[in-house]
Amino acid sequence: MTVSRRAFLASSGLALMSASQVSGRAAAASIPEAPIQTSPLMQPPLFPSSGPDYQPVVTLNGWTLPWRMNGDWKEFHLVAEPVVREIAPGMKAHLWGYNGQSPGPTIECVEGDKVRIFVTNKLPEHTTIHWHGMLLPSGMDGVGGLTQPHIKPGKTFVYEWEVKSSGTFMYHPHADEMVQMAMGMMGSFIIHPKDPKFMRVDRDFVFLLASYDIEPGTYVPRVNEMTDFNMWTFNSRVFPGIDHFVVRKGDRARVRVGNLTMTNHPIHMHGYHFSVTCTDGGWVPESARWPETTIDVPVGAMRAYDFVADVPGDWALHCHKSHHTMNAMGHDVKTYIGVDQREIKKKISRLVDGYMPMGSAGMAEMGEMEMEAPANTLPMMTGFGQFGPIEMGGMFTVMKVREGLDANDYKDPGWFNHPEGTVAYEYKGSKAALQQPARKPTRVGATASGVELRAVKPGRGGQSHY
Ligand SMILES: [Cu+2]
Repeated sequence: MTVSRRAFLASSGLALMSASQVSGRAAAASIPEAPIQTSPLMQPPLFPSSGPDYQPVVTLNGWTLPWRMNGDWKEFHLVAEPVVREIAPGMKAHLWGYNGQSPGPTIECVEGDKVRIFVTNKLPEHTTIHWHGMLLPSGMDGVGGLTQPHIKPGKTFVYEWEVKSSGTFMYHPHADEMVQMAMGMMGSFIIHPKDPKFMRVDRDFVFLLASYDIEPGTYVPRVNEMTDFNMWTFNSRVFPGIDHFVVRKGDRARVRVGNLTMTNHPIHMHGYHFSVTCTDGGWVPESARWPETTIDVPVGAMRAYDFVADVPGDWALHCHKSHHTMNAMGHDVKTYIGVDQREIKKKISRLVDGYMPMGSAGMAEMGEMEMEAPANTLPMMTGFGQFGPIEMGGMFTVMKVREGLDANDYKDPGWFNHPEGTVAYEYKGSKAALQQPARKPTRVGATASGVELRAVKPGRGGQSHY
């Protein structure tokens, strides 16, 4: 019969010693289960079952890692492993991640918690985990070679520390970083305040920005790409595969975003003014906040913004770099706007069956078209709303603010039912004013006051401003 550690302590007169005082090595003698998630869809938040109360976060197209209490240690088990991630229906990527998904599960704790995280490596090469933004002993910081030996394939390492401050953090490898992050290894790490009332919100969303370069028709990212990515993702999903943010009217809501790509992302949300309340360096004092509608998230940083959801509607939420709201696209495609391609079509059609020139009037036509693409390839722009094609891809989704939802109801409520008279409409009145130019042509160089402005050509005897 094996005697449990607790029973052993009691019988040996050490019962007064709490488990937290026992050395890590002894307490870490048994490994907690490593739950796995196979669905790429948003899983319900995990409410705290002990300790201080908090409003748990909801991970966009993700989930929260369950834990177990061992004495007063909160224990988690992450498994680094190859995963298959559905980027959107119609496309799967072969990535590396944690516990069945990329990104890995969100970890949630409370300020003051003692956390113990077991990390098992099932990758074909060594790894480590760095707890980005977290205040901890140097030896728990997870930088392979610098603060610890690498975790070899098949091995399990233990990280343990007392969580000092609340906020918005993330985790990722600090070993063969370029490859391991290009393969999708990352996750969110949220520390809730000990005081349940401090900065509390009713809905709290989190996601990470990741970019991939996956050639049309293939499954594995090209890990050496530095700038020219073709998959710009929220939590390794692209529009129309990204969950909607569902918020009840009147709720105080928070969006937390972390950036582990190779460029900055100006995250823009329609319909509201808000300000950054938290970064991966902690909470922003009220006196240091300013209003924004776009939050630029630098590389290797996190930003959280709060707002009161008092205006119902379907509000776009997206990266404002327009190439980041596209799926796989070639950047060497010529621009044909304004070019009459009818003659070219005739000529090329004689050589290539079914040749179809595109782009003479812009590229919106691609949003409606079902074009043949290689297997495992998403259209460049796609998705339909209640009024037609949305012509987006990549980092785009919708904040749906609705009246009368239940607390913590995150189910998609469908498209917004706009009150009568509040939707932009087609002009059907007199066309007389449309027959002639709206205003008279203006003489080039003339200004309102009639003063002529003259441009001076540099390098021809005149003044040069260069
Ligand atoms: Cu972007």
